[in-house]
Amino acid sequence: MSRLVVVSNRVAPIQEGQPTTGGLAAGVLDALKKKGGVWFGWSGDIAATSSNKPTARQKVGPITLYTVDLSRRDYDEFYRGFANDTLWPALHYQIGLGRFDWNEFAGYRRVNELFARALAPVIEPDDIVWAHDYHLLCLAESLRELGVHNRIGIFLHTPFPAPPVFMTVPAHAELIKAMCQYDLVGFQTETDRAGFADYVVRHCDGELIGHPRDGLTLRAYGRVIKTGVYPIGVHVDEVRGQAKAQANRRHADRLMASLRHRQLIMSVDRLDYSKGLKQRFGAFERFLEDCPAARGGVTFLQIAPPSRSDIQTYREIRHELEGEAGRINGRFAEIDWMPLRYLNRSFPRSALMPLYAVADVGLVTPLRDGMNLVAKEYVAAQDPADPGVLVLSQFAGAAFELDAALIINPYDMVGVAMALDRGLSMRLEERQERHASMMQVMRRNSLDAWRDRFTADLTG
Ligand code: ADQ
Repeated sequence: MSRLVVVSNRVAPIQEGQPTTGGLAAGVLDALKKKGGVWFGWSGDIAATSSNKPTARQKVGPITLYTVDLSRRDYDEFYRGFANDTLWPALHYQIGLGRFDWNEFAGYRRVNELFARALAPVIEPDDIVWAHDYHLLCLAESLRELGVHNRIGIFLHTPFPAPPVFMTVPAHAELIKAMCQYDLVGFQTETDRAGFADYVVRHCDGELIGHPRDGLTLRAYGRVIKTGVYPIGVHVDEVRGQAKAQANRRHADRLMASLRHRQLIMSVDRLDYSKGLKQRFGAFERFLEDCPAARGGVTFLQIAPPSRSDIQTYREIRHELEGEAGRINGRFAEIDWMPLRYLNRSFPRSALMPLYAVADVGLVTPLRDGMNLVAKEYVAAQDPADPGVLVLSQFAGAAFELDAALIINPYDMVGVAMALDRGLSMRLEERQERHASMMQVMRRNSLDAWRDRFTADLTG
């Protein structure tokens, strides 16, 4: 039987057989436990020099974890520079926030080559290789140069933009050529796949082959590249179980006691400009302006731990949000009511799920998002007998499936304010219907389905 070799920028630390982070790590780990295999990536450590060989090897059941360390220069050019300060903004349509440097692009390629050199000796003839995300667009190219002929696929967790947006990255042609060395390129939504296919057909002299019914297959650079749409999901029953468990409810109970029967709007994000937090704060302010009756009766809880704080744009957005939160509270707060609670910290998943469950409205308003698992976790955590309402950005990948949410445009403050008002006053029957409809889709497109469909298409 073929083994699965998973490659991601970071290998998630595993404790007691479980990854310490959510989503992707959980899905990948399940697949590896079932099939047995290898998980390869950066250790998260900076060393004096980067290594061509794995610097650590750890065995967890049928899984072998291999990690490499990166030098400061590689980390700066590959991770902090090209991956997160050029590709991330471009993939999220935030071209005004990105910058480009050919040296950093060379560093990105160098680390993809380094990964390939460290990984190639580990790969056995029947293995299938599954790379994850925008950090590794050039990995298959580097593996092919080393003579690796195995099936290699990549799943992009982020959006893939329309070609004119992608072309703002000066190295766009090199990146697409490298992506065409994969056998399978997977996306979260049809829009993302169409962006990639459109680029290949229009700008690489590529062609569509086969029947669209069988998926979209492209021919370019003398190769055949399958593309597919695999919306990532969550383990719905596990989320609800965590939300209900008495042992997890300490934070949720404290929150409920402090609310004193006020209604709760809740958002949870990494602190990232793509998540639309600034526009969201503005929409909440607009809601307080437009719905004076809600003042004193509704609290908005925003949980947003800092991420990538060694990048200037991330420091700026954090600073800006602190100012906005203070201003909105200064404007509307009463002696006994603070409208906006802004927490710059993370919570363990076990504590987060019961918090979702007590929120009347889950407010998820990214400007662009590959999927957004918070939206799915929020829905899965609800009590089906008395569920909360999801207000969801049309620009999150999740909106393609969760069309029973209140879908909004995150740039439209009035529209978001109106949706908040509507969500907070929605009748039980409508809430139940919308929730049941979203649960049906989420059960079908589970995390298991995501993984099984991708690995089946990569194998076949
Ligand atoms: P992210 O941008 O990190 O992921 P998202 O999908 O919302 O975004 O969150 C991933 C996980 O992190 C979720 O399980 C969530 O519970 C957890 N998380 C988020 N904020 C947290 C907080 N404040 N405290 C604790 N946990 C928190 C990328 C893409 C997404 C895509 C995922 C998976 O950007 O679009 O959905 O990968 O493919």
